[in-house]
Order: sequence, then structure tokens, then C-alpha cells
Amino acid sequence: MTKPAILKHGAAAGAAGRPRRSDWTIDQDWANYTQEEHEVWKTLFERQTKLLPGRACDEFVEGMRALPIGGDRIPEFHALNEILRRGTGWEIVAVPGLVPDEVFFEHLANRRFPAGQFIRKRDELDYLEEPDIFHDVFGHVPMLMNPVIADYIQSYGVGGLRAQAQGVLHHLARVYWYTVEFGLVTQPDGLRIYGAGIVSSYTETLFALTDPSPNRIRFDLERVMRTRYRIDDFQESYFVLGHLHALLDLAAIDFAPIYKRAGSKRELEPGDILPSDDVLTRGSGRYHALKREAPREAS
Ligand code: HBI
Ligand code: FE
Repeated sequence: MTKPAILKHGAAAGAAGRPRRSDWTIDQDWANYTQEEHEVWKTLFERQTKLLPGRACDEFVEGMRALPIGGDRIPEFHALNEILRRGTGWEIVAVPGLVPDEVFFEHLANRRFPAGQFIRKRDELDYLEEPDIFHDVFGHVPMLMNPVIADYIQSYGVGGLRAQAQGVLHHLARVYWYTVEFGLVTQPDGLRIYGAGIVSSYTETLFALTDPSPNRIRFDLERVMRTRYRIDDFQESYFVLGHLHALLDLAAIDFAPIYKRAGSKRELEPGDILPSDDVLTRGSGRYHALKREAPREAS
């Protein structure tokens, strides 16, 4: 089995050793990508583009179609930004990798999406320690063309600054994780992915949608706030929205009372199922059980 795409969004920021500004942005420096780096992009792009019809939600497909994201070369941020600004007022800024939480939130609150400037190596196509340009641009940027997601991610930035001050960031980060990164949504024609962590990963696209192992549970805000997540492997549970519009409500409501309720109840493990859950698929749990038995063999 190939390694899953791993997104250690919680890990310490590693710098690529280039000059950065106080807001952590750097130049994309597009002219300095090597031929090999463009070819890694091409490999990832072609693999994912073949897989996504019928699997990614319609909004993702529409966003991708509207943007100059092609298969031959790494996209240029200034070209993407022209379309994004006109579409939803968002823009992309280049960063060396993970940035501190408050820097990340400050950018999002101002409709700037920090995107990793670097691209993974060919021998680590499915392994990511930090979000790279393929995850950020292929995975996140098409969704930023959608007005609902555009507002939702901005409000995550605003809410993140507030949650940090209130000491409840872990609750909010889980909501982001199980929506923007690993969310599923039902369409009239079936289950689709919209989370960037899935959409940008070959192996997790298949695992999230069709593997019998994970749970697929209807999204519930307070429930998700209580649920720990895995940063080093496929998710044990995915949370499913009835429609992306549900995120609009999330962008508008006051989280404070929900933080309070979630904080007063016990934390849930990634694979837990509650009697109150609306379970679409009860997973076998086999994938993670095997790994716990024989961690080396299973990976
Ligand atoms: N930095 N570049 C980058 N991308 C992220 O997704 C990111 C980050 N810093 C912090 C972070 N995410 C999360 O831990 C917060 O969403 C809580
Ligand atoms: Fe991401």
C-alpha cells in the first residue's frame, strides 16, 4: 500500500531558508522552478484529474475550470489572482510552508490564502509533511472561487483569531479539518469530496469515498468540535454535509456557546461513533486496526 498524503498542519513551521517578510510571505519566484519540479506537478495533476470526475463535488470542478490551472507547468500566482480577485475577492500569497496560526488566520481574515511555494519531491508523491503548492493550489484554490467557501474560509480566519484569544482554538481547528480539509458532501448523484486534503490526494480520494474502513457521519458542529483528528494518516471518520450551503450558516453563527458545550463534554477519538450520530456508513475500522497491530507492515 502506498503511503497516504500526510498533512501535518499542526507541526512546527519549517522554513525553506529564503528571505521572508514579516507576514511570512515570499515571492513565488516562478522562473526558478526547475523542469523536474514542473514535471512533478504534471504527474500529480494528471493522476488527480483522471480520478476526480464523479468524485469531486460540482463546485470544485467549476472552480478548476474557471482558473488557469493546467497540467504542464506549475501555475503562476499572478495569473490565478486575476481570476480569483474578480471572482470572489480572494488572492493567493506564497509562503515557505506552515506559518504560525495567527499569521495564517490574519491572511485568511483578509481573503489572502497562504500557499506553499515549494513542490514535493518525486519520491514522495504521496507523502507531505507540510502543505506544498500542489495541495494548496490544486486542493484549495478551486474552492475559493465558490462564494460560500470564500466567505466560510474568511470567517475561519476571523474566528481563529478570536478562538485563539479564548483558548478554544483546538475546537475550531477541528471544524476546519473536517470541512475544508477532509469534508464530504452529498449531491443528488451521490457522495462527493470537497476537502482539499482529499481532493489533492490520490490514495485518500479512494479511501474516503469507497473504502469500507472509515465511518461516514452526518456533519454536526458540536460533535465535530469534540472529535480529535489524525494528522499522520487517513481519517478514521469523515463528516458529510447535505449541501455546501450548510457552511454559510456556519460562517454566520456565534460559536461561543457551542465551544462552551463542546468543552463541557468528553473528547471523542477519531473512530468513535455515538448513539446520537446520523451514520451514513459504519466503517469496519480495519485499515487503522491493522496498522495498530503491525505498524510497519501496514504502511
Ligand atoms: N500554515 N501555510 C499554512 N497552511 C495551513 O493550512 C496552516 C498553516 N498554519 C496553521 C494551520 N494551518 C492550522 O494549524 C490552523 O488552521 C489551526
Ligand atoms: Fe490545506
